[in-house]
Amino acid sequence: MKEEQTSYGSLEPTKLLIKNATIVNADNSFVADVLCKDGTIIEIGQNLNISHDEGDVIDATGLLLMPGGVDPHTHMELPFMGTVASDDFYTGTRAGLVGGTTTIIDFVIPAPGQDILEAHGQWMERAEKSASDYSFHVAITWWDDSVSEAMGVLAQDHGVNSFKHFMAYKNAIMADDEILVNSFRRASELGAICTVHAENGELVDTLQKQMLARGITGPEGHPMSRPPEVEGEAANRAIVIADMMNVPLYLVHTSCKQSLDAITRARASGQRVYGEVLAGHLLVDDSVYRNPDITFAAAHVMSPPFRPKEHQEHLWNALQSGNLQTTATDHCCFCEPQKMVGKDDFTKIPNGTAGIEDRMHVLWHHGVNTGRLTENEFVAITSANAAKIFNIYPQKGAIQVGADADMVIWDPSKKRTISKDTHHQNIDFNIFEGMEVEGINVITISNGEIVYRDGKVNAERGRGRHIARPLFSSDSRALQKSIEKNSVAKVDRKII
Ligand code: URQ
Ligand code: ZN
Ligand code: ZN
Repeated sequence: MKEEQTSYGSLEPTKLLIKNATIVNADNSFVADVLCKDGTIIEIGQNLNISHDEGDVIDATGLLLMPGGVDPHTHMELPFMGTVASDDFYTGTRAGLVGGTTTIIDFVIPAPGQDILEAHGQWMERAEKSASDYSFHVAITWWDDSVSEAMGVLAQDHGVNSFKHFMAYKNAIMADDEILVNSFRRASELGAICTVHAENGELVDTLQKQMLARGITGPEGHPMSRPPEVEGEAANRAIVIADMMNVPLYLVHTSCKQSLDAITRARASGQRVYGEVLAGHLLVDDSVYRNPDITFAAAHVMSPPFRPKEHQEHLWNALQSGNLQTTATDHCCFCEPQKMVGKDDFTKIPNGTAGIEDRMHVLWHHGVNTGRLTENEFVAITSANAAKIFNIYPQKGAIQVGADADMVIWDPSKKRTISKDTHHQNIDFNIFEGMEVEGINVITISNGEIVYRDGKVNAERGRGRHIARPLFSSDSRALQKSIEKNSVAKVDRKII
């Protein structure tokens, strides 16, 4: 990870004025000035002015001003498969700010049998060091009445409106059908949304054993033990259970046509189903697992695995058509020594790859520069849609009066070559190594503070805030409590 000097200009102006920017929101683009005060956008108009002792003025003529990225899927310092992810809440969110992401939604993952509220407290403590704003999904990894009770407390008192379910990882954090049905029903009662990691964990377990029995112990065995059909089956099962339990469903890291088809079918029938795709699955294919360098192949072990190239076009088409709504990174870093624990048995390679610093850059280059996406659709899939689905819009995901002053000043002509040698992520590998991209943020503004400018990041450890997320519930008591706590403007209930 590259060390940075950390000094330039005044860091904490109470006001910040951005002049003559081309403002790009998910729904429109226009040229205006944007005035921020104490971390909130207070005015958008023409010929706005402040005196220099009131704060900083940035001339954004010829540049774009977009909402800061929202990454709805990260795992900072996750204890997993006998080790701990190497990017923590400070280093990982700092890298995110460099790449234009100003809010993450991470995961509380209780061990099976662990008190859910205790686990939530542990993660909240870990996240106190964050450099950007953060929020949490909470994973349901076991079930009894106390879990049901805890879900209510988290939803009504701690701003948790989304509950995660890992359908993979048998003998660890896997949620079987009994857990899925009970948790989905409880989430529906509360007015929360359910999310799933959709892979059939039973099938993965059996296929892994078959690979090892055939002497396939290297990373090439990883994709062979979790083919697209294994994801498609779980996606469809989760969708049917959500339909029966009447709860909205969000499928994380949709990686293949099989699960995408299940999502498309459900959405066409009017079911409230949403899909996420990782920047990695859009651009990296399964040839990486056949690389003769085992450390290179192992560095790409994540689940679902990178797929045969033909799946990528389906995923891009789904972003264009609106059948997938968000992009994320599943940022979960493990360095070479950690990955090499599994050099003789791929099932022991900790699953996960990085991406938080590169997501917006690679999506602009391969999405907007190629004509697949408009600049407005880029904002939708990197920020606004995730904010809407997880109910923090327009606080996040929009440049409008009353929203948080989380923004990126974007230079469509500026180039960058992605490399582990220059990235800020605390990992010794980059799945986009060597990729040259055109169109990056030259400034990142987080809560009205310039935290990244012209290559220098200055984001104080612990400056990030926890973002509570109101329920979608018709239960007005819970809704009122969570809105008061979160003091967020009443949000548009229609999601997307
Ligand atoms: O499954 C996940 O999302 C976590 C455990 C990160 N690892 C991964 O391979 N995706
Ligand atoms: Zn997952
Ligand atoms: Zn994940």
